[in-house]
Amino acid sequence: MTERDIIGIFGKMNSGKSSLMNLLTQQETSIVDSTPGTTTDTKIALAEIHGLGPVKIIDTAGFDETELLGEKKRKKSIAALKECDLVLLVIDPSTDDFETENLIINEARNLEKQLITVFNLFKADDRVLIREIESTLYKPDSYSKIVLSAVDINDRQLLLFSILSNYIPKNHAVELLPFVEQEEFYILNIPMDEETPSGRYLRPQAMAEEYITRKWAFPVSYRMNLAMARMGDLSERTRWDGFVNSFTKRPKVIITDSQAIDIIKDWAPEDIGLTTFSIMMINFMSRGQLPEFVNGIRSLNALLPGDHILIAEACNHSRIKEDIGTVQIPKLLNKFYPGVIIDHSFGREFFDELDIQKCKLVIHCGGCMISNQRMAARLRDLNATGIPITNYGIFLSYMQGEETLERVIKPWMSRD
Ligand SMILES: Nc1nc2c(ncn2[C@@H]2O[C@H](COP(=O)(O)OP(=O)(O)O)[C@@H](O)[C@H]2O)c(=O)[nH]1
Ligand code: SF4
Ligand SMILES: [Mg+2]
Repeated sequence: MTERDIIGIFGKMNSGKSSLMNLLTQQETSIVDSTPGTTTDTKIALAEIHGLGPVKIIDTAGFDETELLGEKKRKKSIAALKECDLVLLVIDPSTDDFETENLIINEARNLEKQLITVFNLFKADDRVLIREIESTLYKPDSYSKIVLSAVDINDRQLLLFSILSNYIPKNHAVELLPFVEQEEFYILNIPMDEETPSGRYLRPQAMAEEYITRKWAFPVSYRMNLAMARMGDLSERTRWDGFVNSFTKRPKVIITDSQAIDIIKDWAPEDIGLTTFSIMMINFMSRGQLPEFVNGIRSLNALLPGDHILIAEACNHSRIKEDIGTVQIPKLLNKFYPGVIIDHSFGREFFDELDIQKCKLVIHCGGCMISNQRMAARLRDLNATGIPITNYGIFLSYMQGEETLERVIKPWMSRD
């Protein structure tokens, strides 16, 4: 069963929220009145939006209602904010204090909601006020906006178009490994060392194994001894060749730990595809935005000494000796881009804590520990500031040369 996407309408009292609800549903589902505070409670409408599917729309009371009853209403509005997937923030540009709007924006960001600002023009002249208002709103470039009149039925198409082109539906499914075919073999290259935790796979490895199995295909894991391989120990190469050639049916793709890309790029037979867990993960977590991460790597070559690069990890996992983010990537950056300054961020927030503006590039981990919504919010923030982003797997592959990068991306390109 597909779940309904929930659209919440928020804003100050009398900004035109209920009118917007009516515009969306084309029915008189809400009470619309010019006496402030008429929507005594949240109102719900069930509707079908062509191109989006079934939605639930919640019209809320103003966030700025202060009288006794207002506190109750406000609690309901906050509950609605928590529940919804998309926030429509209705702003009447002719008003002059936008604290309430910023409060809603901040709450929505904390709750990882998608947001569209709707400037509701009570009169056409109000349009000139928008730019000034935007300069007082929190991070206005991070969300899209629409300018309309909520009581003008002709603006309905504009509103629908804006929702359809800016909102990523919650049921928007992204396949973890879209190239996987039934009855085919896929190799998972999982180097383990003494520091690898026992008893379980890492999340991306476990997800890949489960996904391939679910698709009626065959995941086969291989434990590569990276230390031996890097020392040039021939027995390790022989063991690998014996493994790869033992299949009666040729494996289709090798999915490797990014750290092993320096070895596997030469060891993987040409007729077998190659990609990395980190690339798989970032494509999945960003809902198919892999091309953006691939484009990001291009900005490496424009780096100058003194430029800042941010290495971002989405969780605080325990760090091992040869940690990718703190040891391996910095080593490569220092070698090939001497003089660049490396900043780090661990955990959930990087945008608000760091002076991100000075970064020329963000190199992000697979992001397996944060939600799609948070990843989408990070991408929106970065897009708004024009800072390119790439990913560990893409970076480590690119460091092995253009051909290796092309090879690890190839399985993700449409194959028709
Ligand atoms: N002229 C004009 N009136 C509007 C517009 N939007 C809302 N209104 C009127 O403003 C009043 C308050 O609107 P309402 O939707 O109830 O605001 P809410 O308190 O945010 O739900 C109503 O009388 C609406 O008809 C608009 O774009 N143009
Ligand atoms: S969130 Fe990032 S750093 Fe943490 S385990 Fe996942 S890929 Fe690694
Ligand atoms: Mg109302």
